[in-house]
Amino acid sequence: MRKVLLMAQLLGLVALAAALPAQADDPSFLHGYMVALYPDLVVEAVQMAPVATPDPAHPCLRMTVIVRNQGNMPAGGFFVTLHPHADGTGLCARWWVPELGAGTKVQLAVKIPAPAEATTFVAVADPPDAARPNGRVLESPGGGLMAGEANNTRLQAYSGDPAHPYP
Ligand SMILES: [Ca+2]
Repeated sequence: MRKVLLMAQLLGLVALAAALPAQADDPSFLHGYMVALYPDLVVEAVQMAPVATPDPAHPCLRMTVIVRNQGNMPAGGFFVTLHPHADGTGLCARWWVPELGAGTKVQLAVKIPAPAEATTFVAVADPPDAARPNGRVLESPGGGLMAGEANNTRLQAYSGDPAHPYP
């Protein structure tokens, strides 16, 4: 899949280069086109909602993470993680998204025990790991409307009250 996407990116560049007018021999002009063909994952929202549970002593929250690819190339497979602390420790959920087309989004949901105290959740699209410091998806290098890896994380404060989760 990754090879196919890279090939598509390359073909897109070739097509653009062929379509460029005479000033294409100016390298800075061409560079403006080259940086434009990338996926750009962004965590658009982290939503919280109370869930009715048979035991009021153990309330639950329904967490929904919305990830959008605001780039102009599809993104290959990547993980999305949700953590119950702002520093990224702990794990509420880890989802695998096999592909996300350009301009499309995916909603990922999980039911979790409501934290007993106020905290800040953090959701990460395409988190890095030891072998991949920038995750699995080659994203835009940043600049312009795209923010590369910088917009792959979103914090959401939780009040500590599952009935009214937003502070
Ligand atoms: Ca991104």
